[in-house]
Amino acid sequence: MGGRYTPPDCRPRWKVAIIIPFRHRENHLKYWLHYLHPILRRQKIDYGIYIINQLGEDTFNRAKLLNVGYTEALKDAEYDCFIFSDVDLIPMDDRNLYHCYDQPRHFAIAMDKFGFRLPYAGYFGGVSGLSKKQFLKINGFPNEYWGWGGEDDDIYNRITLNGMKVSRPDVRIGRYRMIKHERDKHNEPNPQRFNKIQNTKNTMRKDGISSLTYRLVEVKKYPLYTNISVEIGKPPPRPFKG
Ligand SMILES: [Mn+2]
Repeated sequence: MGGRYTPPDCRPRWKVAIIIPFRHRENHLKYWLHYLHPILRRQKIDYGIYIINQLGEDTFNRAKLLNVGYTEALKDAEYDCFIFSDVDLIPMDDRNLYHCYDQPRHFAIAMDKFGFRLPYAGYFGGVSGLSKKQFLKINGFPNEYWGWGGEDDDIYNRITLNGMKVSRPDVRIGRYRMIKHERDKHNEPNPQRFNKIQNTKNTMRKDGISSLTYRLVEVKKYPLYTNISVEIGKPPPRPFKG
């Protein structure tokens, strides 16, 4: 219930919360659940699935939803590992183990849409995982990236600026299929992203899990996942430049 599973025949090292930022992707979620539950059970992961649903039609904010997922999952159980996954990414190899590592992990390193290669050296998008300790060390994720893009690069910057290094699976193991889709409404590319990722060093201490605010509207446990619906606000008005 609630998408929780514990293997009956071993004691896993990690207790893993899988956090999925979400809005209007019900069809993708069905596929994701269909594929991932069997994989995670074969991997003998002790896990729970949390869908973080952004209510309303204001601009989407992936990283803020991930911060919400971290906070809400910890109200449910004592997780020590957090995996952040887009709803449309399906791993192709069981050996890509969904738990945490001694450094922050990037799982989705070879996606079909990028020709099964890493698109650039500092790419940290799609599916990533941090232990609770690693997550707190970087003050969580930025809350101020509204719309598509940049938040994953900011997270990568936070990791390296705090003296950690991204760990990755072998390129033959980190393969993924992305379910094909059109670009979402109200998630247009964020034109501020190029400037913002230059400033992670100055922003990361004040913007993060330490400054997170949101309104929790509903928590509902379904057999295959827990749905958490939240209001997270909208981007601040841009100052008028006359
Ligand atoms: Mn996608």
